[in-house]
Amino acid sequence: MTFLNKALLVAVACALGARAHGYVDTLNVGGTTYSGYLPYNDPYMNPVPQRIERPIPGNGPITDLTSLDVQCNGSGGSGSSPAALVASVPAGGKIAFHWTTWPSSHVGPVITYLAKVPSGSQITSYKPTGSSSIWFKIDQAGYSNGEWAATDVLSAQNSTWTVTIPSSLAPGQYIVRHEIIALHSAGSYPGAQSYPDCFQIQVTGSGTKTPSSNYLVPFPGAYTASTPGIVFDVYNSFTSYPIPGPAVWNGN
Ligand SMILES: *[C@@H]1O[C@H](CO)[C@@H](O)[C@H](O)[C@H]1NC(C)=O
Ligand SMILES: *[C@@H]1O[C@H](CO)[C@@H](O)[C@H](O)[C@H]1NC(C)=O
Ligand SMILES: [Cu+2]
Repeated sequence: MTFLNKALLVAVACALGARAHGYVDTLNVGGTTYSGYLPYNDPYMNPVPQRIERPIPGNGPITDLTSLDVQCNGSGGSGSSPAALVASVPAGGKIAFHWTTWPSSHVGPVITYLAKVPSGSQITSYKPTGSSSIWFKIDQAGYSNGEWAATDVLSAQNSTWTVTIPSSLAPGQYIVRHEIIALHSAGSYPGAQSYPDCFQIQVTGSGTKTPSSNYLVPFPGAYTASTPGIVFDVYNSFTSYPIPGPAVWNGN
């Protein structure tokens, strides 16, 4: 099969398979297991369950990287809506995200950001604006040793991606933005598919650090059509992949 045919097949399969994408259905925060927001169950329950995850409308991607939805929400342009609950985790602790079955065609990077809730705001009501440069990267993986993070590596890890909260991080309320960018249609813009899920955490401990402004980006804005790694042809030969967004904050 030619590369072009393969790309076409994937595009068609994706358009038809409304449920063939994914989201985080469970996660472990500092040793405690939580359900994610379940877009095909939660809205239909009475009472609607309270979650640490901000609601998502479904399992579909964001391809308009100028939309507020690229923050946390799947569609509609309304941006991130707060959740009722907050999970506690010490600086230096771990969060393990478990994804629903992820299509093997959806190669790409796995990236995790944090955003500190500004003093005077509460995470259960705070909605970042599109121009808020508050997001910083704490973890990323793309393509290495011939393996893609979102497919080869994630599936070898029981669909689970684990990140560590920097041990120097100052206590406070943070939004966690955990994301896969699927690149199977990323040969031109729009094409790359962002699948962000956002969770509310309270970081505890005696850390004192937060990143300087050169690590902080807004969503939307962090990714554009000209950001390296947003337009990328996975069907042609390559040896490396530039992961979009700022450098990972190393905790200093
Ligand atoms: C997300 O997008 C949906 C669909 O457009 C919209 O109805 C909703 O208000 C947005 N926010 C949440 C929290 O789902
Ligand atoms: C895989 O992850 C699921 C969901 O977190 C968990 O229930 C299951 O025990 C895990 N399986 C293994 C082999 O770790
Ligand atoms: Cu898809």
